[in-house]
Amino acid sequence: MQVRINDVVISVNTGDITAWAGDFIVNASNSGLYGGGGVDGAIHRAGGPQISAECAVIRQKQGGVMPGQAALTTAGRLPNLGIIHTVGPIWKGGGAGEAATLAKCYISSLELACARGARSIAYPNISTGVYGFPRRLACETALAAVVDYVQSTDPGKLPLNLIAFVCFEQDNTQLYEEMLRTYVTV
Ligand code: AR6
Repeated sequence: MQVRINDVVISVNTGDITAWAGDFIVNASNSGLYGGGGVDGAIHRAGGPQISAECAVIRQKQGGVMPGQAALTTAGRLPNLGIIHTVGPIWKGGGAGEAATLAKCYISSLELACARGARSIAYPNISTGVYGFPRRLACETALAAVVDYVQSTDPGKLPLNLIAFVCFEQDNTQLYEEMLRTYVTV
């Protein structure tokens, strides 16, 4: 399913994000950029050791990545232009600014991608696995952040024409579809 906001298509589908062939894949990483489980593990496995090596350089240079921030590596063996490693918040009950931090993940990844002239970017459902963020709130937060970014950026300065949400589990896909229906359908 997809909707169009200004000239940008926002799509949702179910699958393994490492099979997505667009410009930049976003990874749900950790502050040390140590490859872990979940989508992070899948991206490191599919992309190969080049990604970990570049993560180590970032770690040495800047001591890691704060929650809400993002850092770029190449995509190793994957065909994409690069991997954007962002660090989602660990859910602590909602009173620790988790939603604001999650929104920042989506925005800082978009900013990084756009600075590189990205035409397309794909997101997993950041923080909704090991980090325990409630799925409905995560979906609302992700879509609101992305739609706001698209609507508030001068179209002439936005290289993107596709923002994809690649959900691993069907219940997340259903949430995104439900939420996307509140926007204009293509
Ligand atoms: N493609 C797309 N989505 C996936 C894939 C995949 N191949 N595999 C899992 N997901 P998680 P987090 C979904 O736990 O909650 C790691 O160890 C999954 O179903 O990967 O942000 C990192 O190193 C879920 O909806 O990330 C961190 O330490 C979503 O991706 C920590 O986990 C996110 O689940 C980050 O936790």
